[in-house]
Amino acid sequence: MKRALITGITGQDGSYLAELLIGKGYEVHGLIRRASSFNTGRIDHLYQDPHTDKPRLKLHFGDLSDSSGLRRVLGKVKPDEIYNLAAQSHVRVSFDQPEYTADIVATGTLRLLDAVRDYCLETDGTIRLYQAGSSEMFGAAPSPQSEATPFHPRSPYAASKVAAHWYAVNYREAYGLFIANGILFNHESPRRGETFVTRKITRAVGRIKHGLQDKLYLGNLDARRDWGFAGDYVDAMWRMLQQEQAGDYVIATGQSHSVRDFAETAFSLAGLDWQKFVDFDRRYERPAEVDDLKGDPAKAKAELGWQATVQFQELVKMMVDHDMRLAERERLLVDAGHGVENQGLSG
Ligand code: NDP
Ligand code: GDR
Repeated sequence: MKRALITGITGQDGSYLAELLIGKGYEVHGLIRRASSFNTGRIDHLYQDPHTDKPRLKLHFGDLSDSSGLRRVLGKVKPDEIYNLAAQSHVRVSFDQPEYTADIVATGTLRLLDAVRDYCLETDGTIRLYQAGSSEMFGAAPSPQSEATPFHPRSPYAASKVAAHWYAVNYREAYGLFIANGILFNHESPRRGETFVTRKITRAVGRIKHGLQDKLYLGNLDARRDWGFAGDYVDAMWRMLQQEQAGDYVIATGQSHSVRDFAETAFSLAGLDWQKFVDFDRRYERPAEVDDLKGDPAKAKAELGWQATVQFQELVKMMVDHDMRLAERERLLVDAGHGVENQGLSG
């Protein structure tokens, strides 16, 4: 039985990847941060009582800021594959917390790579590592972007992902480690964090339809993104680690739409006119924007046999349907006299 270690297992991608690997017969280990409230909502359905025979998902406390803890977890888990998904992954927040973002996204990756290098030397073992790179690394480079497109990052998050990408390439070249860099374009799902624009929109559609919210405040509506479904994209991560040679791969649908297109489609699926509900708030604009991302996934198709199975319309519908049901349940709670949870800072 293969063993995989996933950093960032409590996030959107971590939860889909854990499902995929368990389905393939892996023993899955996840690194989780200690939090003052529960942060395992996305993986609770996969977690079994650790006292039962052979649980397929095991969790370990750890943080990408803490090398000694990472080394201990490696020694304990002895993974065949590592998927490094942990990150401060919000682009807008990275302008507010640049140093923290660099510490986790860039230096955190370096800490993990260095722990893997020492582990392999000391044990004569091999570990295959997936590094979660991003289309944000292309930033201002004109679309369509492929593996040959030079990076031009436009945020502290993107610059940190570029550093992590090159650390990974350097550890592959210098020490012969099997390290694959995914360059993934935006991927969404009903499990997407609620401060990313797609989920922010679909949550608002459900809540407006059920009378729980009046307005949706957004920033730049002209930005274009290549949006795919997260379930498809974690399959690409796995495929990268099954190749004979490690490489770098763009994962995308090859189609792009604007934030305005997304809002219009999502509201119309609920029979609403988006223009009546969406207002502009400059708080959601970024000091430097990425205008147009559209990936060329030809290499992934040729070498990994991967292509996106969910297109834009289907993705928006999947998210709207989910969030309509969620809002319906919230409405029932409100009608029964229970307040709905505070929505907090929205990104
Ligand atoms: P999420 O923001 O949903 O999840 C991030 C995960 O990282 C969470 O599990 C979070 O834990 C964990 N994490 C954050 N900080 C630390 C830390 N200091 N130490 C350990 N764990 C930490 O991201 P996604 O699932 O959407 O993305 C997964 C990865 O892929 C990220 O690296 C992201 O930057 C990258 N990426 C994402 C794309 C997308 O469109 N979704 C596209 C391209 C790249 P907690 O739950 O405790 O907060
Ligand atoms: P992105 O995703 O920055 O592409 O990073 P996000 O959904 O945050 O923004 C997409 C575009 O929408 C515009 N926008 C808004 N964004 C947010 N969050 N909130 C708003 O109110 C709003 N209004 C307009 C943004 O300006 C932007 O142009 C995501 C993350 O998952 C990264 O971790 C990942 O690397 C990239 O996708 C690929």
